[in-house]
Amino acid sequence: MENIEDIKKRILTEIAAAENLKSLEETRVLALGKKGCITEMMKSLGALSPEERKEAGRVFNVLKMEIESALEARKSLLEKAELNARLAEEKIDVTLPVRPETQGRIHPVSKIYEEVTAIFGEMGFDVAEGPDIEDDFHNFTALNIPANHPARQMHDTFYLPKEANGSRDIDDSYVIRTHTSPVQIRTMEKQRPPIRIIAPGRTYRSDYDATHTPMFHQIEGLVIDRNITMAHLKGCLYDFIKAFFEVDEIPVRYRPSFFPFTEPSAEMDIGCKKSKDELKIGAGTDWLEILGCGMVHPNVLKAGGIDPEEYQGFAFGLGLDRLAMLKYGIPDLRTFFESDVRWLKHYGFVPLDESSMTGGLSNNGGLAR
Ligand code: 2U9
Repeated sequence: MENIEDIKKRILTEIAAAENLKSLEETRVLALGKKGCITEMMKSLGALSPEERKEAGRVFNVLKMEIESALEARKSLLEKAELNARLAEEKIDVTLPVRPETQGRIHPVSKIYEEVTAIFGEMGFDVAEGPDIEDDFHNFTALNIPANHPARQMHDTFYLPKEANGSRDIDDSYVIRTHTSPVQIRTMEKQRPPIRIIAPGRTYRSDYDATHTPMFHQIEGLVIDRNITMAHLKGCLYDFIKAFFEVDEIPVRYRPSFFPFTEPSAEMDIGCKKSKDELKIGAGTDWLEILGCGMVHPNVLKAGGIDPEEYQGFAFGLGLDRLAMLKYGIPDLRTFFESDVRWLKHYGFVPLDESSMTGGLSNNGGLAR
């Protein structure tokens, strides 16, 4: 038969070996439950003489207390271990987006901005920025648009109010920039060639219909180095347009044009097929005007402090809003700036679908439609 010491040793070993709260409870029931071995031993005390009962009762009580405190200690250890395991398993990443769907949307103009900067970024262009409020010199004069030049009227310029004494003439007036070209002038003033930048940003002209808004977005590019030719311009823009429309080939043509800041100047068209309610890029016999470009006029190089005998450059400009309309089939430019959440939900993009040349440019899967 087991003596008291053996019983104690066995139960304490079982307690120490209990791997979880459930098996610990089973051990407790076997020792201290209604039919547990210690409970049975307590019950047997009734059959003993008063003297024997006193001594055995003390021994049994000491044993019971030892078992209870061992059970308690093991229980708190196992509870802690179980809590730690649950915490490790159930931990959440608070930086994950809200499920099932993020609520906000990226505006199509921001999306096009990201796409165009990703393409030119890959080609080695830096992004340059400048102020929305410009002086007359950087917005016009330095770009070969002197006072009274007809191009000033073409720009539908917003002039800032002249000073109260009325002493200012046209040369010291301020405008909200009519194009991002002053950014390139400012870059030429502070950086020596080679220069390879794009200048994206807001521009302003007093005009309002389905394809014109008083505020719109441009991206212009400028490359200046020795021996730059029209061939560099054509190669660069052809690569851009293929990447932008995500095609391997696309028909392209250049039509002669005029801008005061480039000579020669051209407009680039791409092949397309126009039907009543669809525009297919890349195929068909129609042409679509995409951007303006040209070789930087020597007067503009001089105004930026660069010697046109030593350096040449090419430049181009495109309207981001128009590109968004074309690429994503949005018919009216005015809706871009009405801040209608239903419109944004329809035409916007899921925030985490970033545009990159390696990870996919437009991520049409992310189009919120
Ligand atoms: C410097 C020198 C040359 C920028 C250019 C265009 C042609 C052009 C329009 C496209 C659509 C404006 O938004 S739009 O209406 N732009 O056609 N822009 S060349 O030429 C520059 C700029 C800066 C110093």
